[in-house]
Amino acid sequence: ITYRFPAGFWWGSATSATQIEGAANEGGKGKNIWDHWYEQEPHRFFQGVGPEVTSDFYHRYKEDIALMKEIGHNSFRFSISWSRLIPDGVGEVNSEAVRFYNAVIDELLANGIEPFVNLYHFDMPLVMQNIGGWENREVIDAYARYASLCFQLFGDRVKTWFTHNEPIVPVEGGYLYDFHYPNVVDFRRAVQVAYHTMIAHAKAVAAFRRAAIQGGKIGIILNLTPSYPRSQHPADVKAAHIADLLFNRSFLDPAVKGEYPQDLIELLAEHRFLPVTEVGDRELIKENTIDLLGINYYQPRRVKAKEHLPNPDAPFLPERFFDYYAMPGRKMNPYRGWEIYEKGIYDILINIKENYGNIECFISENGMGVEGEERFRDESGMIHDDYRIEFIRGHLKWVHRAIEEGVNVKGYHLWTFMDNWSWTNAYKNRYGLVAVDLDNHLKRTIKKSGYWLKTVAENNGF
Ligand code: BGP
Repeated sequence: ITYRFPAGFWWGSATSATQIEGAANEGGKGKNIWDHWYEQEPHRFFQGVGPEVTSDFYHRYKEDIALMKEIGHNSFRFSISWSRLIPDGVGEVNSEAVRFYNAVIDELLANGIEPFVNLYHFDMPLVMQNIGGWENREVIDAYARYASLCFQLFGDRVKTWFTHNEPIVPVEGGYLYDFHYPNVVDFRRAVQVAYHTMIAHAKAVAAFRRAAIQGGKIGIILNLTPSYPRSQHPADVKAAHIADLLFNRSFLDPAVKGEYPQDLIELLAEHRFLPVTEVGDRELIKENTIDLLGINYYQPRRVKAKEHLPNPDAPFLPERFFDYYAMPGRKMNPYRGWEIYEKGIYDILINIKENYGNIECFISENGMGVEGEERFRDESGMIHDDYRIEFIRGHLKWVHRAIEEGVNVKGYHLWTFMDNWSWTNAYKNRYGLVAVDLDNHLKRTIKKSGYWLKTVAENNGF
């Protein structure tokens, strides 16, 4: 074994409620924005496929947890669907949902798998969105109530909690680039949503402290995309710095350090985009920093200085401050047009060690999406995803090196356990360790990568 990981390293995978549960109209679940958007505009979704069924984890969780055990998972992240637990977001608790999540948690524990629970993965209850979603402070309070209810209901068995997954994504998707509901393009509203998501996060952390869960830890999961300048020219470096402020540090700094970067405040002030705040917010953020940071990493951001003046009539977007460029010779995932840059994961981790107090962290998502993966299935039914094994191995080597250099990394979770439904991309890009056959009653088959990760978990290295 060349790469051995610290004892107790977390091996597993991550999922989210809307992407795997299905049963969107069953078990008393209320509608969330995805159910609604799909009803309104099915054509936006890849091949017109919506979230009603997805991977049907709601009915098959036992079979799935048995497979997790079979491939050596010692931990697993899922999210609770807010609109399943509290159908209108704020009122009555749905007892069928309580039963379902209890059953999932108990089944995981009975199989020796530590449950990691995330409270919010892009799935705003529709009733909450209809009063403004994260733009409305009432929704923040409803979310804080929901969070504290989850701690009460499940905190006796769930010790590892997260407030949000990739909170920048609903900001980008919903308020800047038109790929999440409510799909508007409005920088001012985007800033307000980002800020309020952070306030909601801090209130959930405060509720967690009050719940005093024995041995419990709470964190946030951020997609940290390292921002690399094209050159060391000051204009390029500045462009990369601004991208880093907007996409990474807007959540990383308040979550870990309890305050926003001064440069970010100045940048927003200069363009008159500071969010509306309330008395006490600053203290709330200051007092409620996290215990554990989840890091999602897929690809880096390659940035250069803007070459042309921004068009004054174009909507104000982050690209006002920089342009993207394709680094010559970069490695690409040929099956899903994203760059593969393994060292990026190391750069993120070193930054956490050097600038964020070496806070306890783990890789909460990393993975390789593949379009048309069925073509790699053999006669026995197994998908030979050697490219995915290569991808994971390449990233794990850099994680290992970061650990050797003293970064406090506790685990590695792949995106994702089984092929699942991904927002408007539906089933286009497959990421699972386990294949889900859409043409054969959602039959599960462990992929070659699943067996490979099993040996890695068993040996605690490779
Ligand atoms: C991450 C999200 C996941 C998942 C993944 C793959 O950013 O946390 O929810 O969707 O991206 O995305 P896609 O299917 O678009 O390739």
